[in-house]
Amino acid sequence: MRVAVVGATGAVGREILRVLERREFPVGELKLYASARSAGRSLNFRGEEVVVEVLPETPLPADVVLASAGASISKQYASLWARESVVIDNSSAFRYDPEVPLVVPEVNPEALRKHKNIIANPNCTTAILVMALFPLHRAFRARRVIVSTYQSASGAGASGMEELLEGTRRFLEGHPVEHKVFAHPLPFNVIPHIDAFQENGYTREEMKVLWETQKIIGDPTLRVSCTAVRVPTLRVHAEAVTVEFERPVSPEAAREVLRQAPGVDLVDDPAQKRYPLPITATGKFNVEVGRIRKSLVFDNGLDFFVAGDQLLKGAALNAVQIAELLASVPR
Ligand code: A2P
Ligand code: 11C
Repeated sequence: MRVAVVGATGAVGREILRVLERREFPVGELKLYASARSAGRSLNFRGEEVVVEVLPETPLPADVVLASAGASISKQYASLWARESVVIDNSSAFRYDPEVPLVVPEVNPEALRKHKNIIANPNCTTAILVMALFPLHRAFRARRVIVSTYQSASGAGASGMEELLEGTRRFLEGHPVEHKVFAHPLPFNVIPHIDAFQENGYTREEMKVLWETQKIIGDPTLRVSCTAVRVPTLRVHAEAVTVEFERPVSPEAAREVLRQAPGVDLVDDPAQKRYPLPITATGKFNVEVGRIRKSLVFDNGLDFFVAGDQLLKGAALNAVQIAELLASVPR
């Protein structure tokens, strides 16, 4: 297949190249695009240097376009690319369009049957949440979900990672910490503010978790409330989740369901200090789930903790999995 990666130099774009390699995606020709800032750069793919080109204002010579250059670039160009290619868009530009499937392959692959050459990849926090929530929902029918997130700097892209590293260095050297990407200095801090505040007091990141979970799981009656918090980790979003189910549930029954769930690693042995962690989930395709316990608030309720590499399952891996499905299923 002819593959184009738009935003190839970014935090997600670079991961897309590694995922295409790791999963041996059948890449025939590869085109890499970024902004004029990257003109002249090249990136390694399967041992060869591929030159990064400035994004042209034309359709792209590709069967699949994997886009991760942000919502404004996708809004501007995706319809143009979709004339010649299937576009898998990592931004929020089209996720809420009823004609655009929003897909997590382990959850709603059937949504790919009908599309108009644009497919949306979910918000990273949501993708990681539904990996654990959906198998439990199928077994016990979730009714109410409360999520608190611990989101890493790389959710804000390569510049977010740089700001955390540079800020930490400056902090340790006793200098004032500057910040531009995050609302406050992130080193040695946590910030309950990701994306813009909405009229209802929630941030857009928090509302995305509601909107996208309902669309992916296909249940507009599921109630979801989120508090999204930035923490000073480099990679992996972790989430503390409370779910009220319609049917009776026990931690052991939930563990049994999650043991069988594709893309999930059950890491739940507190006596051995084994539970989901950003450090162990980094670079991993699967999402870790653990700390499963009976809720003290809801009768049919569970509390659990999730950690997933948001550059992978939350972005690059999910996009490549969608491309794999498209390649394997004729329309
Ligand atoms: P560049 O590296 O040239 O700025 P991240 O999410 O890590 O910040 O990455 C964003 C990606 O989107 C980068 O590859 C960036 O390229 C790319 N990008 C940003 N603006 C544009 C643009 N106007 N045209 C094409 N690519 C862009
Ligand atoms: C963050 N989750 O951690 C955001 C980034 O909707 O694709 C992803 C934004 C999105 O900052």
